Amino acid sequence: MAGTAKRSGVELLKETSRFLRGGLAEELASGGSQVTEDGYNLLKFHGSYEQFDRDTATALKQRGEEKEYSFMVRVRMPGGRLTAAQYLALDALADRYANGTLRITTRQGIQFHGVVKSDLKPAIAAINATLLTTLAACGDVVRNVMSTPAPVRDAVHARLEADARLLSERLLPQSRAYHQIFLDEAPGEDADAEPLYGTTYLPRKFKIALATPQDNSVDVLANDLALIALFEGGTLLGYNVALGGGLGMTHNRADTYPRLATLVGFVGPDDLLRVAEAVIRLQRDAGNRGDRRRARLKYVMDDRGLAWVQRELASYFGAPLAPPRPMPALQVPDLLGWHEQGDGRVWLGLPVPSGRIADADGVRLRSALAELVGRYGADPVMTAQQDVLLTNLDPADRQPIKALLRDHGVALAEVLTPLARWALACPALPTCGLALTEAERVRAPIVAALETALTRHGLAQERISLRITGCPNGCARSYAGDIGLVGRVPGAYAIYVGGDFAGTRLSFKLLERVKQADLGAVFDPLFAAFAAERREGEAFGAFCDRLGAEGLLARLPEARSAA
Ligand code: SRM
Ligand code: SF4
Repeated sequence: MAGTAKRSGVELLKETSRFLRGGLAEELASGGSQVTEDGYNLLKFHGSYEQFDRDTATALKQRGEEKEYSFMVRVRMPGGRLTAAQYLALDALADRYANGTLRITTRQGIQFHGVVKSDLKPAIAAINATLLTTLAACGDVVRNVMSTPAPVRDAVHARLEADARLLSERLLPQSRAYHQIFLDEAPGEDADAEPLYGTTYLPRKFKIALATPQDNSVDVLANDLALIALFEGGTLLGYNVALGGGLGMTHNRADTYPRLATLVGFVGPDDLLRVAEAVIRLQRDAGNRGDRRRARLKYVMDDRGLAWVQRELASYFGAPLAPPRPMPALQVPDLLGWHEQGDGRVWLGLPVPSGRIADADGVRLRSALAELVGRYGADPVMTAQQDVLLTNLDPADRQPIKALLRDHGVALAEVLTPLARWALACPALPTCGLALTEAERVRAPIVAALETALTRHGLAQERISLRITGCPNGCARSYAGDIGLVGRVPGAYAIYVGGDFAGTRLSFKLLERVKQADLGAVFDPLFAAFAAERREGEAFGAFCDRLGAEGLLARLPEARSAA
């Protein structure tokens, strides 16, 4: 079990890093475009990944030249909330230090790509100057805490936002390493810096999200710790607690798999932080520190069993958790378009394809957003769908806002099909070192191919979630929607279907390897069967779940050989 396995190299690094310091300060001060392997692994805890441009790497290698190294920097923002001033400051940094784009992540964060090594420290310092941080945006710690993004001005939403902030702040690493390395705080050592995490932090990343049954737009069950708030008349009764969600898997390793969190209990409103700390301690002590591919809480859940986990959790928490309370089925509301906030103001949910805020291909989205945020003081909220909600708008400004967006070539949600509205894609190539295929850069043609097939069968307005990832890690939660396309080998995807829109049922693999160019042709007969055979009100994912792989393949005879 966890304690007896040989520990991985990253474990030894963490332990000897003097609470995340290692030689990072010296490495950043030295020249060159890269950091060492130890520097690479420690840098994650500070919110950055070293990457290289995979588009140019082969040609450069052939010429005997160095790859184009740069860094991804991830900003942590609980519940995706930013003030208008913070957004404008980040927007300015995209030009000063990065590749001129900002990217909304599937966990409501913002990433910069293309930061060169010599700019890393000033870029991170500049982010901190906006009262945001990159600390623990990556690494074996609690990541950005997600929460329902809807900017509804009522007690329910205010409480969720406050609780997401509370968890995010209280579960940050306590070491001063980050402040000393990036913010010029006077150097010094922490004697015992991490009362919660300890010297080796967690075995792996740890994800927390808060949702309500009425708004699961964060895919709460994909998290290690899923907290589902139950309210009565605006008063928080408490949280149903579910453990062990996580979607990453490794091809050809059957002992790795996506998993949705399992309900384990219920806690009152004042026990939120205490239960989160108890779960973190449990995973800290029981998680696998020998094999990083099996180190998430989900494997503790399955290896040890629910009864063991509940007993253990009770001892960390100080008492057994109350049984989970009955709750309505989880739902995902549509937050795009215009909505009343409840305080006389409105928000506008704007689709951002793959979350990439850029001025490109005749669409000046980045300029439009900066102008809207600046002119109308709209505090933006990032969603787990990689979209942005512009909040606190005056209803009287709708027309000029629409005109501004039109002038910048930005499409409003209302002109998109539901498929385009709900499609997610991870960054994949050229920045992600783990990508096997394209994702973000082929989102548009894939959406178009599937839209054509849907239209042919009268399904253009059908609400279907499509999630594309360049590898099996599932960063766009490809196993938790109606359709998942998972990069398998260059140019080809495994097709997953049968999940549900609300994120409560995982999908299954239908086909192992389908070329991108063939996706439309493969989905066409599936959509035809769905249109002809669906039951009243049945969604595409539910239809696929009902028929199962065999039933679907029977409607797709030529695809059998590929399965
Ligand atoms: Fe992710 C690794 C991007 C959400 C599961 N993820 C990566 C890295 C850092 C690649 C790497 O390790 O070298 C990617 C950087 C690419 C780039 O160029 O920017 C990356 N993940 C992303 C983002 C940006 C995708 C996006 O389209 O927005 C998301 C950043 C969220 C954030 O703000 O923190 C992102 N990643 C997710 C999610 C979705 C979620 O959490 O809701 C998952 C699935 C849930 C889960 O954690 O299981 C996810 N990412 C992974 C994994 C698989 C982990 C596992 O347990 O096996 C990896 C690989 C790893 O950790 O070894 C990974
Ligand atoms: Fe990279 Fe794979 Fe995550 Fe996509 S799913 S960002 S390819 S790790």
